[in-house]
Amino acid sequence: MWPWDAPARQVAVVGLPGHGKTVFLAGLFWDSFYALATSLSDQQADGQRFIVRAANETASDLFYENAILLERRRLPAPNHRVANPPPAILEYDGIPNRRRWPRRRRLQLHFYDVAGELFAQDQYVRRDVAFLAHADDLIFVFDPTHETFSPPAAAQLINRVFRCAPWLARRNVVVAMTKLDRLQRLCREAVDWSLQYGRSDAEALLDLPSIFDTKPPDAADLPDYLRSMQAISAHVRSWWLHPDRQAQAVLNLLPARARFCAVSALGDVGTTEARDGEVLLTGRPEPYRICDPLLWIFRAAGILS
Ligand SMILES: Nc1nc2c(ncn2[C@@H]2O[C@H](COP(=O)(O)OP(=O)(O)OP(=O)(O)O)[C@@H](O)[C@H]2O)c(=O)[nH]1
Ligand SMILES: [Mg+2]
Repeated sequence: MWPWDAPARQVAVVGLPGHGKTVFLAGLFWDSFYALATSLSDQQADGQRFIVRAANETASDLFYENAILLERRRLPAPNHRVANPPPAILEYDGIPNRRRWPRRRRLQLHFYDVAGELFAQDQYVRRDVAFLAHADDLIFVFDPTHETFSPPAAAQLINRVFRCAPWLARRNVVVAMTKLDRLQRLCREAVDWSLQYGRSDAEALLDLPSIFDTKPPDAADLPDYLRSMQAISAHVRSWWLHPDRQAQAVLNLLPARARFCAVSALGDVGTTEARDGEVLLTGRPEPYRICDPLLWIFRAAGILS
């Protein structure tokens, strides 16, 4: 039986061009497809399974095609500037909940991903990103290694989103710091990259062992995993307040309940450049903590506790 009656949430991914929104979504699906489908399924007792399925053709084209690209060590292309795209709907079935009955839940997530340049002006946001107004979950994606990243640039984006749709401040807001693998590599190699702040400050973002915990949560250790998500959230939140950053103003623009994550959609696989200039992966992605924003959404939906 196809479960049409699953509750649905609208998830908008927001970020500047090139900060990793599309690869983040591709990594999220990759992780659900490979890691969570195994770790959250009960192999023995009740045989209950965790299933992720594309519920419309847009999702089929987007998520499966991107997973096939990643299998081939290739990366999704930057988004074309398309106004008001249809959602890519994923259905999650068999989400474990140890505390409440029923023990397994179902949820549809309608994902929206547009070119970051559409967040550059209020008129684009109002006209071409209309779905934003109906979002239940907002995921802000920031790449701290990107040349366009800075606290004022982050604040400008957040400010714009809430100026265009002030009621979103009452919705579930997740801030995901991406490309942690790249940040780690840059710190390790002590490369003098174009961050506006010091190396020790960048390292502070990596200073939590559970960020690199590559073991996906299973149904039994979910409570521990959720606790580690809380610790990471507090850690990343305080990173914005580092003396080099002094970005209290950024936090003040966000709702007090906003959650913070630190993720890598690709993990420690490196990249190389092909002769035609295309960036290729040197191995299969091994994302870390990429499911955290997803689990925050499950929690906000009240189906994971
Ligand atoms: N090392 C590393 N690189 C990443 C990761 N995620 C994205 N990238 C790189 O960043 C580039 C841009 O990522 P996208 O996901 O296309 O960025 P976007 O935010 O969707 O960009 P627009 O669609 O132009 O707004 C990718 O082509 C990758 O080279 C990551 O987790 N680790
Ligand atoms: Mg994109």
